Amino acid sequence: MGKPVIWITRQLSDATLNRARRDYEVIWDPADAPGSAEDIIAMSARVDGMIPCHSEHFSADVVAQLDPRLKIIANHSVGVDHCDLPSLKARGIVVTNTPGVLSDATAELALMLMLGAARHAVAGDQLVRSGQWQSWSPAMLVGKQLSGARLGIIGMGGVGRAFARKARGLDMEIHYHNRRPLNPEEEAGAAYHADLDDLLAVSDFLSLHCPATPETVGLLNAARLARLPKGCVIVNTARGNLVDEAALLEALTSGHVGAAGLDCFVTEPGGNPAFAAHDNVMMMPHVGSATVATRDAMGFKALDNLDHFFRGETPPDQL
Ligand code: 8YV
Repeated sequence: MGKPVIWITRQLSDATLNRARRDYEVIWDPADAPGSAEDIIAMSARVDGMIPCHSEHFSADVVAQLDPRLKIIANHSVGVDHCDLPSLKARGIVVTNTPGVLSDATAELALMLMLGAARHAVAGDQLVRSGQWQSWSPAMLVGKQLSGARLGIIGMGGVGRAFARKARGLDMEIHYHNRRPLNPEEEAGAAYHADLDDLLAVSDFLSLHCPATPETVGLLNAARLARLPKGCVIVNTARGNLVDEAALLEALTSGHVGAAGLDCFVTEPGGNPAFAAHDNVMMMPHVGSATVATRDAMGFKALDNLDHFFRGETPPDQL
């Protein structure tokens, strides 16, 4: 039997593409464009497996039109909100993701955004870069100190825990909300809040690390933002639709929210241009996991899952 045929939808790391080509017959387009619904449906008749990113959407409608040849979707992502899992399950298509390997990289970006938002990185950079820095004052770009401040984390999966570890090193006091409390070793002194509203009330800084599910979409709405202490700094490296962007913009305008660091937006690519009016908002284009080491690790994990599947074994990260 020949090698299984797989479709790699985007420009994965060279190491990933090389290993994939060694073990599979690979369809890959260097144009690196997101796969449309039509692309996905057409390709499903040509391949046994796919490695998509979160940029390819397997909606119920798309899944209903997939060719029976396609047996496995080995996502190059930990988030799977781009996949209609019940529909895929009903079609008997195996779905995997890449948990664990991107936790540190994403937590590092969350740290950058938290520090950048707290210390006016955007305004400071603009001032120096534009040549407009003509005077200095002790009252200039005065920010919010992290040490001793309370950090609220929503979602203590791999990324949330990695972020807590790093923030502890900055002497922050860690509080969290999760479906379940962690065991004391994992908790490492962090305070658990079973009720999200209780967490919000003590969050001088707030960082989102939960998946986007029907239960969490729109979680950070106007009422919840109002519960935060005045001047709270919000960080989102999880998913854009966890946040009601209009409510966040209003809270930034009123000053109730002091600053924000955003890597994710409701509309991607593109983001929300209204945030650009606020130089206390630091923004990145959904690149939380974009480090050399992590891109390799994500690609290898997706390939590991395919290898198991095509050997007739259960993939380690099957959902
Ligand atoms: C990726 C992500 O950049 O893993 C996720 O869920 O959002 C990001 O790490 C992206 O999905 C790459 O495919």
